[in-house]
Formats: sequence, structure tokens, C-alpha cells
Amino acid sequence: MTNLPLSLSPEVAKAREDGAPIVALESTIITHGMPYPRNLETARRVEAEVRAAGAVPATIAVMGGQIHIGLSEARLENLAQAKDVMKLSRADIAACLAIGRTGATTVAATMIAAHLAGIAVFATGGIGGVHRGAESSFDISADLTELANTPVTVVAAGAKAILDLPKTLEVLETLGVPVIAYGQNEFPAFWSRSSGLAAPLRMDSAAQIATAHRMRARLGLAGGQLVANPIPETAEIPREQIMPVIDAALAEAEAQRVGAKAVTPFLLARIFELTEGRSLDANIALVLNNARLAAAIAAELKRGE
Ligand code: PSU
Repeated sequence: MTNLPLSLSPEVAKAREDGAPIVALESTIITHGMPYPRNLETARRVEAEVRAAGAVPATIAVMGGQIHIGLSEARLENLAQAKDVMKLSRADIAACLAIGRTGATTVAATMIAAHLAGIAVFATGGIGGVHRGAESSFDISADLTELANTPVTVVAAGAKAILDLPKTLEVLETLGVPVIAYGQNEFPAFWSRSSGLAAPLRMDSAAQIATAHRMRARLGLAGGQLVANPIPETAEIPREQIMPVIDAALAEAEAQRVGAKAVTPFLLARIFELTEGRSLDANIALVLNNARLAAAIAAELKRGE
């Protein structure tokens, strides 16, 4: 790994040496997904949740020409308050390293970095997907093609409900990405447990998910798995309550001609305002829930080695 621009935190380096379970965590959720200081507080709580569940957290970001796998407290604090941070996907991670800027990793870039560091499991909030109106805008997140290419199991609360969920599931199917709902038949919709759409696959234990991950490697199948873990009941915003809010935020984005990488952060921020903060509470609860499941999957993967 010496010729790669990877910088492992002491905790992550030790976990690798010991063969301990590690869970990758992304940083776009910190810089573009949540407001300061709750973003910092959440990043710390998610790391603590992974540790409490018996794994080592590795929050990933690009700083000073290195991909950091595991952030020190000082780096995390810096990132949470930094302005002008690049939002990195497959297309721009190498460029960001080359020009020495600070970059937060999306699901796609975090998968790439995790795989380079030998980490097989990653927890986030919700993946990107096919945006509404994609038939004319062509706006489809690079997260989907990354899931098709990079062998990392991603635990999310489904795809963000601001997206076109039926089209997102269609594209994932075309790309050969297993979409596994955890403990229910329905594909969850981020803030809500229900999307009205059946999930292609269902599993009820971390052990099954770990076995499926290993099985894909044995079969020589490229790409990862999407584990769609429903938000806990006590934290969810039911679909009929969140849908009108999402529609209002989408109409504003269209009127203001918000496009490309700015769409998701704009919508998340507007939905936060329109729900008077309830969407953020839900987002935090679902990320913590995903961190716990990811830690259990990482532990099962190690057990089976
Ligand atoms: N999960 C959250 N909040 C977020 C994201 C995930 O709870 O902000 C980020 C992820 O980094 C994901 C990105 O990759 O949103 C999707 O952005 P886009 O739709 O522009 O591809």
C-alpha cells in the first residue's frame, strides 16, 4: 500500500494488523448533508456507534494530497467547518489529490477508497440514484455505477426519497447490483420505512449478508451490494407526511435552476427547513442504525475468513 496516497489513522492501521472488523464512513454527509455543528456531533456519534458494536470506524476524506482512512479529531473538526470542500465522486477523486484540495467523499468515492484500503463494509445515510426528471436531465448519481463495479457492501436506508425510486431500482437491476432489504419486504425510502415498492431481495441477518458478499467474490462477480436498512420506527417520518415536503423542495430547486452536484445538498437543506429540523433528526437516527448493522456485517465477514 506504500505507493498509494493512503493515510491510515493509527486506530485503523492497528485494526488492519489485528484483522479486526472495520466499517468505512463517508464525509459528504458531514460537509454537504448536514449543518454545523450537528454534522460534527453526528460524525462522532456514528463512530462511537460502530465502536460500541465491536468494529473500528474509518471516516474517509481527501486532505493534503492523501486519502485519509480514519480521521483524527482535529481533521474531523476542520472538515465539519470547512468551506469550499469538493464533493468527490469517481470522476474527481484523483484530480482533488493532484491539486491538493480538501474533498469529501460521496458513496462512490468512499467505496473506491475503502476498497483500496481493504475495507469491505461501509455505512451511510442514503445512496444517490436516479433524480426525478432524469429522462430529460440525465441526472443519475455515479453511486449506482460504483455499486456495479466495486466490491463493497453499502448499508443505507434505501435511496434518498427525493429521487425517482422506481427508476433507481430499475437501474440497479440493470447494473446487476443486489438490493437487499433488511428485515422487511419493502424497499425503504430514507426518512420513511415504506416506499410502496417491493425490494428485489430480503435478508434477516448480518450473517446472511456477509455470506452473500463472500459468495459474489467466489463467483467472480464484480461490484458490491446495497443493503437497504429501514429507519427505526420511532424516528421515521411517514411517507404521506414527507412527500408533500419533498415535492415543494423539488419545485423550488427547479424554479431556481439548481443542477448537478448542488441538487442533493439544496434539497436536504430545504427539507430540513420545511420540516423544522425533523428531517435531520430522522437522518441522524437512520445513519446510527446503519452504522450498527454495518458493524455486525463486518464482524460476520471476519468470522467467516
Ligand atoms: N446520505 C445522507 N446524506 C448525504 C449523502 C448520503 O444521509 O448527503 C450523500 C452521499 O455522499 C451520496 C450523495 O453519495 O449524498 C449523493 O449525491 P448525488 O445525488 O449528487 O450523487
